[in-house]
Amino acid sequence: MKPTLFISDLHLSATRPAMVAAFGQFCAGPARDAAQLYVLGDLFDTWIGDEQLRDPMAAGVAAALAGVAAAGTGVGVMRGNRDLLLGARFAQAAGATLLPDAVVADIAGRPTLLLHGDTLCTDDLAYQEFRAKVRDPVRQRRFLALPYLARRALVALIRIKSRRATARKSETIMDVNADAVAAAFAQHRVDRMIHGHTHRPARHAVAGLGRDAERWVLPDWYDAGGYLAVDASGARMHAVAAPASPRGRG
Ligand code: LP5
Ligand code: MN
Repeated sequence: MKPTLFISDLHLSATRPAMVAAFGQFCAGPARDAAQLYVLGDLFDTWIGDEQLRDPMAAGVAAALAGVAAAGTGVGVMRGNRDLLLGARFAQAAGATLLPDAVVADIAGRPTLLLHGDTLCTDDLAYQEFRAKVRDPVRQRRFLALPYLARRALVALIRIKSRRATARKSETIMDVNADAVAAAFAQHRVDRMIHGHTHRPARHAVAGLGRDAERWVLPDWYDAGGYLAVDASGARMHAVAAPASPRGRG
């Protein structure tokens, strides 16, 4: 049985070419031997609209995913908080299906809740307020109507403000809220959840839902990357190393 693979929080950017290369290798290798690949948000460091496909790095990433799809692996892409504006043109270029914010999928015979993870961080009130604003379709249309360079400048400004805000927030506030996690399990009637966003990779055993109930948190792709592989025998995390370069790691 071919496994289903999960990745998130790659934050791919031309400023970190080693991880873009690592993603290319992942797409040329393990992703092609999978039944399905799920990208659970923040594939890109930022996404300011599908015109970003004019950027060679972005076009290369879309082409790498299209190669995975052409090899017979289904590709599903969820939007994260960095790339919430991924749209139909990107999906078409990547041979991917854009997924809604919460998906319950049958993964190796077990209903599993898939999320980016930001909606579980309910203690981060400033973020949730910000999220509600940028998820507003009217605001998004207005933003997407701006010239490309103006959008880029605006997002650079938001990134500066976000960096300042997160530097002041405690680690606890930026982690998932236990009640929000319990509510998500109950609402979707599942005993397995997979998400990213917090960049704190782990398997959490979940009390009260049966022996195997679990919540997997996916790793980011900064110094190294990783993916979760799930098949009938269970779930296992795999590391992805940045490819060695003669001039050191970029
Ligand atoms: O990404 P990360 O992990 O560093 O931080 C996130 C939260 N921050 C964000 C913002 C993103 O970094 C950048 C967003 C890119 C959006 C591109 C499209 C824009 C579309 C607009 C359509 C209308 O998501 C951070 C969380 C953290 O995760 C942990 O969960 O804490 O949240 C914040 O930092 C939000 C701040 O607390 C409050 C908002 C500051 C921004 C204010 C915007 C002002 C705009 C000025 C424009 C003139
Ligand atoms: Mn995120």
